[in-house]
Amino acid sequence: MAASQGKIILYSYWRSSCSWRVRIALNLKEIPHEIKPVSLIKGGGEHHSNDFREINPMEQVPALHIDGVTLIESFSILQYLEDTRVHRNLLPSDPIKRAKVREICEVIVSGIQPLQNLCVLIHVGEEKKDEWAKHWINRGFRGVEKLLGASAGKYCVGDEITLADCCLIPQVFNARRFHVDLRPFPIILRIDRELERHPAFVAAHPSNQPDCPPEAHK
Ligand SMILES: N[C@@H](CCC(=O)N[C@@H](CS)C(=O)NCC(=O)O)C(=O)O
Repeated sequence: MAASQGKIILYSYWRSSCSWRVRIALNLKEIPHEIKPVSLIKGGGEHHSNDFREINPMEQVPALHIDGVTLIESFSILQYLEDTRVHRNLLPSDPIKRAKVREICEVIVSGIQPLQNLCVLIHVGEEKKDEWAKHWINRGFRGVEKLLGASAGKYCVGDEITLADCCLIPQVFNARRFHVDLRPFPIILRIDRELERHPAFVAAHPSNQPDCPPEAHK
């Protein structure tokens, strides 16, 4: 699994919301990259292999090989891209708005996704996992909807696409996957509709990934 020097390589799984966040940012910033699929399913999960543990000791996707280093943790990767690739800023210049973007990101990245992550659901068990995921996504989305009530314009914070949108859209996909009723979240739904045809988001969508199984195509 050694990464080739010079090339930007994203280790990604088609349905991983954390990988999807990074795919959106790479597309919005028009950063050429190669996707190396890592199956979270095949043979109990390629992310648990010795080779992949060298890439990400947390045994999770994504990981991004860039500028001679391998970075893990999607939010940290997003920040690195923001720090080093100035084309198409995804953080506003106003400090309060920047804080609001990070706030929404954190709620999703730390407060929702980890609770419905594959390894957590496996631990919770087959019988309880769907109800568990639904509960935590619902709880998190109640908070996100409230925050968006104060911050949203066309997108999560104002009228420009930010890192908050990169985190929100994949989480909405997960919510649908676990049959969360999204009707109590009209702002989330509106932003999702706003971005569903945006080329950077479409290209990053699970159904457009090289490892998306044919039966999962829309
Ligand atoms: N905090 C990490 C979380 C990464 C993560 O949870 N990735 C999931 C896919 S979205 C994964 O690889 N799960 C594998 C597992 O749970 O075994 C990040 O934001 O990158």
